[in-house]
Amino acid sequence: MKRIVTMQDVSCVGKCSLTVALPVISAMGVECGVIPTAVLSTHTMFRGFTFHDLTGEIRPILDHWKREKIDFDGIYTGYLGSFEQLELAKALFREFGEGKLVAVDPCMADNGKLYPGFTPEFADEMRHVCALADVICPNLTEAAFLLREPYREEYDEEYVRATLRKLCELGCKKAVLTGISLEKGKLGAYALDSETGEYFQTYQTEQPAKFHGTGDLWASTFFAAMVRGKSFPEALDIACAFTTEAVRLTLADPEHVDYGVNFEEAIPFLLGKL
Ligand code: PXL
Repeated sequence: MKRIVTMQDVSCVGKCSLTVALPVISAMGVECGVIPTAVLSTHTMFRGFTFHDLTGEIRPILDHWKREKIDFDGIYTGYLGSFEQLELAKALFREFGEGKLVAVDPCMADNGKLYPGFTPEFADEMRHVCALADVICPNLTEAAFLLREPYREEYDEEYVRATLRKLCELGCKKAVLTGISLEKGKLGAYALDSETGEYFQTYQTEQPAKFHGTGDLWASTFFAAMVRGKSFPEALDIACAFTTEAVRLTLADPEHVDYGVNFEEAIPFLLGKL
């Protein structure tokens, strides 16, 4: 059985970060160790959320794991909230990532804007974390901040490919852009494997609403599929199909919550893809 570790926050309610990563990665048959970076009452799109930082726990956790000779087949970082946590992510890669699959989802922005509390300087530092990854999976907003470019609402395939090349030039081997739509009614991911020069793309029917946490759902699924030995394009397909199915199921329920998607009832669909 494969074992991975993921470093991100616990948003107690909100269906994002660890409350998505842990169930999805476990359901996919991969043991999921966690490094919780902070505890929030909800994700930061709610007003008045509480926040308790756990940065001080991280170094002792890593040191204990070293003493116990615990290791992992892969490392996946999601939402990180401070410069110190970015440094700790780099230490995690250095100390536990040798020869392992390292994935960075540079969670910090969407729809042209940084999330509350993030700055362009943070994006500049996140670039150095991305440089150490095997694979990164920003959305177009995060890519623009990583590359210090203006966010573009309108784009074409040439822009997507050029952006992927620039992302790989940061130092990662593979880059994926999520939330790509080059044709009306289709939404998916476009990716570059810089080692082979191959581009991949995968699309699903675009659903008529956007939800928070779908980036985390996508990244968790993609990463666990890769760790399980699926090929890069297979993992892209699985992540896009499952995320779309979760959004579809959410919208099919008239009583759905509006802060996250119904990934739970889409898990049988996901397992059918493995
Ligand atoms: O889904 C990304 C995410 C994770 N964690 C927290 C967030 C967000 C997005 O806003 O606020 C706390």
